[in-house]
Amino acid sequence: MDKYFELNVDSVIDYVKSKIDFFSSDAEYKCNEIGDGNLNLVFRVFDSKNNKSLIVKQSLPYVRAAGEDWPLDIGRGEIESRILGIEYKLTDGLVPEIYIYDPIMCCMVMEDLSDYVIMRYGLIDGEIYPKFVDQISDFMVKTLLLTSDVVMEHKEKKESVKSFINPELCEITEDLVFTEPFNIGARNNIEESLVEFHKTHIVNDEKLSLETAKMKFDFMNNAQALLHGDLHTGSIFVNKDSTKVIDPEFAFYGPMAYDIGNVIANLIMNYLSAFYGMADGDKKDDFCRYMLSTIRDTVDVTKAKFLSVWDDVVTDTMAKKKGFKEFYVEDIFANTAGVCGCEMTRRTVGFAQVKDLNSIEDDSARYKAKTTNLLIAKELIINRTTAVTGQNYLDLLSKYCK
Ligand code: SR1
Ligand code: MG
Repeated sequence: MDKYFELNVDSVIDYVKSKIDFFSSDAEYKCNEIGDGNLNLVFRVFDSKNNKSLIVKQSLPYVRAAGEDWPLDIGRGEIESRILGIEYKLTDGLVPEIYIYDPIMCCMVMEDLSDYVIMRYGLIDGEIYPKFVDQISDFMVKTLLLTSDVVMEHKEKKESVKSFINPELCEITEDLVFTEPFNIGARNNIEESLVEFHKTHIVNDEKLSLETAKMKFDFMNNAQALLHGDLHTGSIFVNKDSTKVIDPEFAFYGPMAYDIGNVIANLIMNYLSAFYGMADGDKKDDFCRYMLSTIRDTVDVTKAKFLSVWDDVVTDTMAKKKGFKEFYVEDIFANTAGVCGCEMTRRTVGFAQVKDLNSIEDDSARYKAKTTNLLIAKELIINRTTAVTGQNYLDLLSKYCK
């Protein structure tokens, strides 16, 4: 195949046969398109006779969720396959293994994760994941700290920054996360009942706008570490034993807080979904308790690992000076709260929303969940320097969740 074309469930089988020596000659091929994200085609190709499978992910030249009039850089899969290779090594396999990247068809062929589920859907079903906090904190500390200037040789890190310049995908985040939800924007997607609330509490709040502007320019100008760039619970595969992070096509060198804040925001939105959407009873109480401890521990365990791993890995002479590590990590977690608030806001009123909140069937419960989410988000952005421990997040949740 010497020219790009969009694959389908039939052509992808020939594609796989021509590209990779993976299936046996007696394979009985089957294929599903399983992509549920906003951007790509994702095929699961499997051999039902020998029980083997793999994934083919193909970039489309436009935003899938919007159609062909929103064009998008088709080379993003190259960035994604490169960062996955780096993250695979840094984290001992907390991401899927990439078998091939094909720059003509803009396809990645990779390990299938059929014994995992997308974390967002698992949590919506009330499932718990006992190993998640330990594994996601490992993922974040290893991928972020080890790609930063405090650890990497500085010229090598600058070369890496260059090679991960990702302007079109970053522009999506600059617009959809840090700009449009805080304004009256054409691409916002606001429930009728929330229109006034959004205008009064978000758009017209000058303090909030100012603090969000600061967050936006930190995102654009702080090339601190190699980020995943879109680390929400739809980018995380889980089961009871294991966690695998997928989909880092928004990767670039940016503030570490962007990844950490995304994880925490999506956990909080799931908690709000359960708190307002689940039927009262023991199941709801147990699950809400589990989500609160997961939110608290994700903050505290990640921070504790940053502080403890620091001494073993940091190479920069000045970064080793007394007090710098605490200053650096505290700054990450203040900005984490700010990012968390921006992500919570955009997932409530912006272009790309989350099922956790939108699937609450009862109108008044959904309204309560979404307005509570926006009020907590505002506080996280404005008062981010005081939201730096797990308990700080729990205090905010108990203040607003009534
Ligand atoms: C146009 S893309 C919309 C969103 O989907 C991706 O998963 C990112 O979160 C992006 O902001
Ligand atoms: Mg994605």
